[in-house]
Amino acid sequence: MDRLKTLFKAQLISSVEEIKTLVKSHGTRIIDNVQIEQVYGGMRGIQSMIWETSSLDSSEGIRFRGYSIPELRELLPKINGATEPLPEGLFWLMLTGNLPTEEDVKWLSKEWQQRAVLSDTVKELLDHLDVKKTHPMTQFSIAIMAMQSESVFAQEYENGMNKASYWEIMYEDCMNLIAKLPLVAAFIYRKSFYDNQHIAADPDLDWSANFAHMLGKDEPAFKDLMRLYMTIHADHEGGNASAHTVHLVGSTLSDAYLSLAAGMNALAGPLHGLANQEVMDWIYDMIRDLGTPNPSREQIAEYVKTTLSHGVVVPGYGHAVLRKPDPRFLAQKDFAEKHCADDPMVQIVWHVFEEVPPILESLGKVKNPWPNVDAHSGALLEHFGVKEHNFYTVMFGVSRALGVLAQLCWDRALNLPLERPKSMTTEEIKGFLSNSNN
Ligand code: HAX
Repeated sequence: MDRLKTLFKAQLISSVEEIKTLVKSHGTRIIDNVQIEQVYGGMRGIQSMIWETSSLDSSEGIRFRGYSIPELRELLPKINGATEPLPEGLFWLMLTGNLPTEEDVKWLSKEWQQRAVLSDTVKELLDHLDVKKTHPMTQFSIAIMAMQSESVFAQEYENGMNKASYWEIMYEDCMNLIAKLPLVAAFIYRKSFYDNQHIAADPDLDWSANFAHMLGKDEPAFKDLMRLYMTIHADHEGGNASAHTVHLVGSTLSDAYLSLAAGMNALAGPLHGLANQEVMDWIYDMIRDLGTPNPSREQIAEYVKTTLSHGVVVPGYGHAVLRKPDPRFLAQKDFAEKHCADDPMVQIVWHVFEEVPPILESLGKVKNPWPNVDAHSGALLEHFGVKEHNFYTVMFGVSRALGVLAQLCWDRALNLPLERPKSMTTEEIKGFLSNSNN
């Protein structure tokens, strides 16, 4: 058993015992009330699922196993000349609850390199897709589905696997899948935008730097951006649409490939991960409509008001849980201040940050007027030459796999059951009201 799996096993044995005792002793305690507006309102705020890898505070933002993003930028190991943390370290932390050593992270980089093989079948399938008509996120989801035939979990289940082994086999699927995702994403990128001219992996690089390399972007600062990007997008507790979808589909004992593909389809929606593409498209529309590449703050404010008057959202702003500027936005802003503060697109993003919140606040209905993670990422990617906006959500997806698949291992380790909340009809709600009024 490898070193990460051994540590995971030790943790899960003690967690399973602890949770059994906790549920036995306190299983009937009430943890939350549900209001009718929450039932109609997308289940906001209802505490009803277990997610071990991270937790989101509305003011403070995300904490991964208790660590904030600024803390992780300090504490996670940095290798290969990196100045940003390696997402390998974050995966280790999410899976085991322990900060890894430099040696652990080096081991995991190598382990993923060894597992990173993309079959000809997947490449041929992708080659058959019309890149002009098939969005990169659709290609990504199709590729993950195409790799499902490699699922060890699905094969072992068919052979009659004992449920005590679910976590072990799920771990193998998750490790294989994470190892392959940068290859898949880079293949889609080079096929869609560089005339099918692919770049071979470099076995000496870490997971993110190798991804940057296979995209064709070898600048050291871009490799560091990728390390930061892959770290901060990895997880955002369990209720967001992509994470929750992976968890829900996984609860039917679908394997990691089926579960992740489903989650990626949720990430591809404009109110979720596609917002990073939408932000850049919106800025380009603004530049075109205003007829200037350097709009003034007053012009930006007017354009925001025009956008709202058309009944569409300002992409990159607002959040279902957060009520402060997203620390993932602030981490990217900090990176941009160090590496590309004079970039005109970065400047626009910062001016938009000054103008949008008071305007959204003035509407009186937006619960969070502040920027989310997607408001900044595109400007940084574009600065380093990744200019194809419709590829951005694929990059988000590669990162998001780290959190949702670490949690999927825990789902099977804890033997969490099939997820099946109760729905209600409006007639039943009316019946409840008339009964409770009598
Ligand atoms: N622009 C305009 N109006 C907005 C808005 C925005 N950025 N954010 C919220 N609102 C509106 C809502 O559309 C809603 O209007 P109606 O009552 O007329 O329907 C009202 O304000 C109340 O919404 P809310 O309670 O503040 O926000 P929700 O929890 O319902 O929605 C969203 C959260 C993220 C979907 C929302 O803020 C939004 O659409 N933002 C723009 C898209 C975006 O950036 N999405 C990415 C979010 C982060 C993420 O998942 N990244 O992957």
